[in-house]
Parts: sequence; structure tokens; C-alpha cells
Amino acid sequence: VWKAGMRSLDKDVESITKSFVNHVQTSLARQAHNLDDLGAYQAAALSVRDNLLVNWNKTQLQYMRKSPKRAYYLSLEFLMGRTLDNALLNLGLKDEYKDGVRLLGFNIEDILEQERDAALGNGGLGRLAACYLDSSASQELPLWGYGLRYKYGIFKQLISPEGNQLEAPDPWLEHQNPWELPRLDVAYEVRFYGRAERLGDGSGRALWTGGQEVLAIAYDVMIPGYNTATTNNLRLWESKPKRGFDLNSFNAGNYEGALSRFVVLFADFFAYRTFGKELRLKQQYFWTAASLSDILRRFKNLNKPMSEFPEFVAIQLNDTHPTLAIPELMRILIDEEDLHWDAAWKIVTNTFFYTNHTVLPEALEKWSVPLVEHVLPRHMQIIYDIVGPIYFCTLIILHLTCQLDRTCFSSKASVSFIYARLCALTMIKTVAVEKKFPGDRERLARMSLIEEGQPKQVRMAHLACVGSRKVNGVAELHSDLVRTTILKDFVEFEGISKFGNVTNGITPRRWLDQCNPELSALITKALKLEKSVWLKDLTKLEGLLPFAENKAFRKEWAGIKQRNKERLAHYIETTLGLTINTKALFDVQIKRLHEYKRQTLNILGVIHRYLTLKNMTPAQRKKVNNRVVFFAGKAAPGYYIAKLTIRLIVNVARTINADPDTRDYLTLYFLPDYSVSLAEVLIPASDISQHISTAGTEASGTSNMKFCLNGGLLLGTVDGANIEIAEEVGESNVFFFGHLTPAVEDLRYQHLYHHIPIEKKCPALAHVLNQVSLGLFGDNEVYEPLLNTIRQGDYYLLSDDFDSYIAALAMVDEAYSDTEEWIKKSIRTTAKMGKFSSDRAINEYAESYWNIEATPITPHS
Ligand code: 26Q
Repeated sequence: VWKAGMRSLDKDVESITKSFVNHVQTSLARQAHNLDDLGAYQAAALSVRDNLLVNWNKTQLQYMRKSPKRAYYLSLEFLMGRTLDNALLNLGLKDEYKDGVRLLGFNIEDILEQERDAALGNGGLGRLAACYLDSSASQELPLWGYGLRYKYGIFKQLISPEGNQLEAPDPWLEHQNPWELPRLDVAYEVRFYGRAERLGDGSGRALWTGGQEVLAIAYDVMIPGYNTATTNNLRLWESKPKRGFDLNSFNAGNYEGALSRFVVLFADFFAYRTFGKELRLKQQYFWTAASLSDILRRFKNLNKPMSEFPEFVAIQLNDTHPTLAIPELMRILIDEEDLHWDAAWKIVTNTFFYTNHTVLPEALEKWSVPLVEHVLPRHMQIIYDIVGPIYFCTLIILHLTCQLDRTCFSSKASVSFIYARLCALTMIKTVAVEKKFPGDRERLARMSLIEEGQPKQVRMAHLACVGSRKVNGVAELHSDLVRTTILKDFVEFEGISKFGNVTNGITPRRWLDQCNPELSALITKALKLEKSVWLKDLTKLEGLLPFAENKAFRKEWAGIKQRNKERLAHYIETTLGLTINTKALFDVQIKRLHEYKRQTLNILGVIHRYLTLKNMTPAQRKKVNNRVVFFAGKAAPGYYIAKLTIRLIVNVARTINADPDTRDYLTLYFLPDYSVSLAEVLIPASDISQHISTAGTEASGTSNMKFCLNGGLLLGTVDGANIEIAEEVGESNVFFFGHLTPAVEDLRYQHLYHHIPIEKKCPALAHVLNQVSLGLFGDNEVYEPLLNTIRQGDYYLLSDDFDSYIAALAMVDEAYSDTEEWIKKSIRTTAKMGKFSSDRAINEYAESYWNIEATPITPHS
């Protein structure tokens, strides 16, 4: 009876329309005559969700039966974007749904447009997590994601008439969300504050009591693989007060008291600023503790000894944000499971893997010791127990006992516990720091998990590093920098083999097939392969290389780029009411606003081009390539200089777009509220995209890969994944400029100690800065703080790279003038992008890091 009642996949138009109508009637309680596009979207989504559930159930059952080793991807951000189109393509049902909804009087594209982006993150790191989920399911790997079910996504960006960024909340769950399954029965208690008291028996165990408890409730999001039944899971936690809402406090006006039982969940810096650091720390602990409880419960169902935990579980830390999972697992194993410290540490250090996403010192996460002590007293003890022996070694061996900082060791019990561990055999390795580098006190201070200062701070990257089995960066250059700068001492101490590289990747399903269907179809036709073959083995794109020599093919290729430009122009016309010149070169820079990404270099380059055009005669201008420059990106709400850059871009756009002398040759747009969905329209339309960070600052970049995959050429610095893209496509197909990483430190030194006035060093740039200062774009004096970052200090080296940047732009112009050669470059670029599939990246993690294997869904599961 069960079997007969099981739902199966809808495969044909008839069952699809049936399921759609059924949802309109029963789930939405609506009827054909009052169904708008939004209602049709909801019905379609619910019907697709039913199909996903069939596969999701099969997958989870298979994982339960076969008990393979599983990997868990802990990320504070998942920038999923829209789901419906992606789900239809991955299920292979897009055409059927298109026909089905047409029969019912709807257009699939209009329906898809109804969906709001799930924007649970800031930028690259969050989108990477989403690509990895898609790849894990597509590669049939047993992987779950764990994150937070934020009530508010990243803020909506508005631009005021003056050109200022304004932030509005994004209550993305306003309408019901068909893509999540509330699991009200999956709930865990999470404690904050209270007291932690060591048992004083030398075991290192402690009792953590009191404080406040909240509940974590699970919401599951299904992650369908492409062309496979495997459907993985993304589990998001929502917080709930444990004993109901405190109405008394609330009515008495004590809102904070009433709310303190929630961990209110926001995805962005905005909330972080408003509600303070404590909220962010609580969010991080809430999520890691709930995830670990869940992972442990699943492991316990296997009835294996705890020591085998790392044989069944690998946990990937997406940056340091989930690092509290390390002391949390120690706490559970020692205090709750009664394990000896060394046994627990062995389990922990074989379970976790840490990916670093930045080497910029100011971006490395640190938490104030008093704050951690207050919110998570037991975890602070454990962190000290991890560092303790290193301190002890220093003190004993250097005979500096007098400098023993009592505040490090909260009690006598703690001191004797650490001493006992020091004497244990397993500590020989720690003592080895001192043996290996005798008397090197500075090294010990550098390596400590605690940074001295007011207040002391926990260095999360150090904690993540010592607590993990392996550490990796996200592109070759970046991983080298991790090994030679921020974690250098750890490499020398633990050996280089712990420190690897996994170059980032992107899913070709969303970032080619979905966002550029015409190009995808042309590629399928040219390669004479099933789409599902090359989309799962992207190196097959190399088969396009000979087509670069085929004139008819080039025409088709260029025609698609042109139509993608028109699609973008249409989108801008309908949303912003602006008319775009689609006959021009489309030049795009879209990413978070940050000084190191140097949007300022780009806008100053635009001004330079404008001033040059102004100085030309009309006849001279006619010879210049037409160019349309697009910017998009959000600035952190408190990042003054980044916001000023947006204001400059908007006001330069206003001036030059209105100038009759130049507007046929150069126009500029700042597109507000950058999102995954906007990227899907912009990327396929680009001829050239800019990735121009100061060398050594952009860990990888991932949009560079997306543009190139869509046949856009790259203008960039020798940084991050740009380098590996150039290695693949050949330097003749990219436009590189600027100083290299090894020069950066020297140049900065010169700025500080051998300052050369900008007029002398880079007259072209000085002229541009002066024009802005003189008010050419209005706003007298408003931009001075931004311009002064370049005139004084110039930490990101704009004055060093400006001339070669302008030269590179001129090379772009020259290359673009030779249309046929340009199209060849475009085809060759796409052809050589196979390496950058996130399938390749996820398989590297699976094989070289997590040791997990593909677990296909067998027919009888
Ligand atoms: C840290 C502490 C306190 C508050 C917030 C944060 C925080 C939040 C988000 C720190 C970093 C992030 C996001 C970082 C990020 O997106 N990094 C990008 O990761 C991409 C994927 O690896 C790379 O391609 C980019 O180069 C890198 O900048």
C-alpha cells in the first residue's frame, strides 16, 4: 500500500498541468480567473517542489542506508539567488513546464521573474557556497550545507538623488517561501552566558550552567543535482525563545529584555552595526552549536565509537565565521561525552577543514576576550586550554615565570590541568615549537591564539588553523600568500603538507546554461555532444577551439552576444527607464565596493577618457570606439570611502551622459541593488569586465570566471584567479596591467618614506583628480576625502598603476576594432574555461580533503 501511494516524478506536460492546477486549487485556495503571475509562480514552485521532494527523499534514504562518510559545509552565507529556473533545468523539466504553463495561459519567463532572490550573504564567499552546493549534488557527493535562516537578507540598495547609497531592509520571507521545509520537530537547545566551573579533578572537564537558552529550529532547502536524482540538503536554523515570548517585559516597554531570548537573524553588516558585535557572536555560536548537535545526533545513530567520528564526518569551515565549532566540539566531547582532552583533540583535528578567503590583516576575524568570556565562558576556557601549553613552554623554557599572566588562567584548577597536559607525551609536539626555535619569543607571541592588547583578542584564523586537519586558500597566488604571510609560522611548525590550495569554481549550470541559454545551445550544437555531457565535464569546451576559425560560427557567436546586450538594455529600460546604446563595447565592473577592488581606479579612468574625448575634434571622436561602462555593487553601510565612490560614479554618470559632445561615444551607468539575478543579465552581455584589485589583495574572485565562461574578455591585474585564467586562455586573450605582488610592499614603503607629489609621479591622474576637485561633477569638496586617499598614502597604489591601466584600456580599444579577431578571442576564452567549473573544485575537496565518495542513487532506493 505504501509503495502504491508513493508519488513519482512528473515527466510530461499533462501531469505537470494537473499538479499546477491542483496546487492553485488546494495549496493557494485560488481559481483560474483570479490567478496573476505571482500566483502562477507560487503554483509552479509548489509543483516543482513536489518533484524535488521525490528525489530528496530517495537521496536521504540512500545516505541513511549506506552510511557513507559525509561532508558538512558550514557557511554563514549562502547567496542562492532564484531557485525555480535552476530547479527546472537541473530536473530537465524546463521545456515541459514552459509548455504546461503556456497551455494554462502563462508565459514561463514572466513567472520566473516573480521570484525574489534569496540573498543570504554579502558577496563572493556566499555565492561560492551556493555553487558548491549545486556541484556537490551534481557530482552525487553526500554533502549538506548548514547556515542561518535570516529573517532579512542583505539590504536593498537605493540611490538617493545626490548619489548616496541608502539601505532598506530585505524582508525576503514576506511571501511564503515554497523552497523550504520547516522541520519543527528538529530542535536543539543552545546556551549563552552563565557560569563555567571546572571540576578541579585534573580532567579538564567543567560544568556550564545558568545563562539563557534558546531553541534552534531546522528549515530544509532542497538542492537538486543536475541530471541526477541526487538532491542534497541545506539546513538553515531559525531561533525561537525556549519558554515563549516574555510578554510581561514587552508590555512594560522592556523590548530588549523581551527580545533577548531570540537571536534575531540578519544577513548583513547593517544589523551588525545596529545590534552590535555581541549579536554577531551569538549568531555564530547559535548556528555552529545547532549544526554540531545535529551532526552528532546523526553520527550516534550509526552506533559507532566516538573515536570513529572523523571517519564518518568532515566539516568544512567557510572562512573563520564557524570557528567556534572547534571549541564547541571539544566541549561536547569532554564535558558531555567524557572523553580525555587528547582523545577529543585528536577527533577535532581530524574532522575540521578551514578555507581562508582573505589575507588582508584588517579583514581577519578577531573576538574580544571579555566578550567571549561573557557570552561563552566555557569556550573561553577551552580556547585557553588550547593555547595554554604554548604559553607554558615559553614561560618555563625561557625562565620567565614571573611574566605569567594570571588572567590567562582563570583558576588554579586550570593551571594544574594545563601543566598535566604539558607533561603528557602528546605535548611533545608543542614543546617542539620552543625546541625548534629556541628563544624565539616573538614567534611564540605571533603564533598565539590570543593577541595581547586592550582588550585581548582571540585570533580566529589561528584557532581555525590549529584545530583543522587541513587549511586551504582559494587560488594559487592566494594560497601561497597564506603560506608565506598570515600562517607562515604555522607552516614552519606543522609542515607544509597541511596547507593546500583549491582554486575556486563556478557552476556552469547557472552561469552559462541558465543565464545564457542561446550560447549554451550553440555550444551543444558545435560540440555535437549532449548538453548534459559538457555541462558535467566542462573541459569538453576545448572542442570549441577549431570553431574560432569558422566565419559562420563566429557570426552566430557574435549575434548571441549582441542579443544578450539587447536583453540587458531592455531590462534597464523597463526597470530604470534608461536607453542604452547597444552598438557600443560593454565594459562591466560588478562586485562589492571596496578600496582594494579599486572601483575608484575605474571611475578615474572613465573621467580620463571623458576629458580626452572633450579635447578632440568631432572628426577625431568619430574614430573612437563607443563604450558603455556599467558599475554595480553594494558598499558596507558604515564604509564611508566606498559610499563616496558610489556617489562619484553616479555624479560622473549624470554629467557625461548629458554631454552632447561625448554621449554618443561614452556613457556610464551605476545599476542599483546588485544581486545574483542582476548578474545573470549583466554577465552574458559583457565584452570586457574589470578585475583590477591591487596585486595580492583579491583572494580569487569568481565573477572573473563567469564573464570569461560567457565569452567576455578580462581586463585585470595579476591577482587572484585572474592569473590562472590567463594561464588557461593564454596571455594574448587577456588584458593585464599593473605592478606585481612582490613589488607592492616596496611601493607602499616608498609612499611613506620617499613621497613623490602626484603631479610629478602621474600627471594624467593628477589632472583627473584636479578636475574632480574643481567641481566638474558638482558636489564641491564632497569628494576630497576620497581623492586624498590617493594623494596621501595611496595604500592601494592607484598612482602606481594608473598609467599602465590607461594603456591597457587603449589595448582593449585597439583589439575591439578588429571585430573578427575579437570574436576569436572570445570563443577561445570560453573554450579554455573548463578548469573553473565548481565540479572540479568540489571533487578536489572530496578527494584530497574530506575523503568522501560519490554515492549514486540506486533505482531501488
Ligand atoms: C567578518 C567579521 C565580522 C563581520 C563580517 C565579516 C565578514 C563577512 C563576510 C568577512 C568576510 C566576508 C566575505 C568575504 C568574501 O566574500 N570573500 C571573497 O571570497 C571569494 C570566494 O572565495 C573570493 O573569490 C574573493 O576574492 C573574496 O574576497
